[in-house]
Amino acid sequence: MRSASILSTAVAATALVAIQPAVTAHAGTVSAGSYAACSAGWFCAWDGPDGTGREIRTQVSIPDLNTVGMDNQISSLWNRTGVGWCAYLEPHYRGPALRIGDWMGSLPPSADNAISSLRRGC
Ligand SMILES: [Ca+2]
Repeated sequence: MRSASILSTAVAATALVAIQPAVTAHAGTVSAGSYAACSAGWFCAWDGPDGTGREIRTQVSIPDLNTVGMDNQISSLWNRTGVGWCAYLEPHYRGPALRIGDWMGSLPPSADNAISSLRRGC
């Protein structure tokens, strides 16, 4: 049952990337994520806690996480880019922000399932 669920998520993620080429240039999407899947140089974020669930990875800012299907979804992340990022509770870098240095972990309750945009180098 669980593996079937993961497979359907993978198919959905692939379809999303295919119809939005502007996003694929910046963010790759895979399923069944884990911290080990996040390569050096990337900012990775997961729908579930502790690097689980759907994953996005990017090297550039994402002004509206809705464009990659992750608005108000992120529950854990790993910043491997070597620069600071800011995670905002509203799209287009508005609202309260959480500054993320070289960090890996699950988000605190105040930011869990609440991030709507990500900016590199803030
Ligand atoms: Ca989540």
